[in-house]
Amino acid sequence: MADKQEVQRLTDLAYEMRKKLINLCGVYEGSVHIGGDLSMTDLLIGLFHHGMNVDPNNIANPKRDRFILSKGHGAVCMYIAMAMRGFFDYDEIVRTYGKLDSAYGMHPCKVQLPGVECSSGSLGQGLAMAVGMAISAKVHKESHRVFCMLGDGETCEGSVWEAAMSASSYKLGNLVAVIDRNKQMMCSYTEELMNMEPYADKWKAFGWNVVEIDGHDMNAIVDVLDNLPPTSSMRPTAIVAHTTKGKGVDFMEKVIGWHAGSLNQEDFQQALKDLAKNYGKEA
Ligand SMILES: Cc1ncc(C[n+]2csc(CCOP(=O)(O)OP(=O)(O)O)c2C)c(N)n1
Repeated sequence: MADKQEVQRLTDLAYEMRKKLINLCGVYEGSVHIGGDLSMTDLLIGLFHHGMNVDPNNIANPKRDRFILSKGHGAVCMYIAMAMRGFFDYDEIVRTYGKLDSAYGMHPCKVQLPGVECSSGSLGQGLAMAVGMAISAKVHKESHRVFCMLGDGETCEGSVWEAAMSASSYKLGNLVAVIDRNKQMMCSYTEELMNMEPYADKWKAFGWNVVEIDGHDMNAIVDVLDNLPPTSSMRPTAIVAHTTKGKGVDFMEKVIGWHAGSLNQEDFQQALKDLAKNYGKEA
């Protein structure tokens, strides 16, 4: 049973993070992948602020858990979750995001931004890299976990399933895939383009331990992260997180056009009002 105070702390952080995302989306002149950022906000707060063993003051600690953002287009969401944990400076993210020579690119680059474990953005590659890292940890008898966040649309890529098959073959109990199952891709709803259901069963068929949760229920997020099987177990875990793209901003929720976009002044104010209403707060 998740601790109530901890769940409340994380819920407050998720509200703060959504406001920070909206703020960035209002300030940045180009397009921000805001829909898929808002769908994984609660999950990233749960991971970086509760579930993962990471330390902004010791980013090279060999015992740290590793995180790979396979849906690399959601980089700014990861930057902000990490900034709120003390890794980066939020104001600097806002000031430089997406600009030439900024460390905070639209897709993450581990060379430019120490603390990020893996460069990504070309979908379908992250899980294979996570498998490699998890094999390495196992071979070297290290006890940390490797977490990998994927988009559900991304799992149309065949390479994801090759990696999934390898993970169970190598019995990678230290590997956790988190799938942001928001049922949307870039230009369509998933089931319109690709028959994904029964989705969780597909991961089961590949030999994974599968847990389905509501990816916006902080209680469920804490619970699943607190109760992961030991790293020495014989099966990788897939957390299929049912989410809503654009979560928290009424006019963005489940709207295809908000895969990516920017906010004019009117939308910006409305987004903050929606968020406040949905969190039961004063705007
Ligand atoms: C290999 C590759 N093909 C296409 C793209 C362009 N692209 C960026 S986001 C996206 C949709 C991804 O959908 P999903 O994984 O469900 O992400 P989410 O809806 O959570 O943002 C696509 C096709 C890409 N980044 N990489």
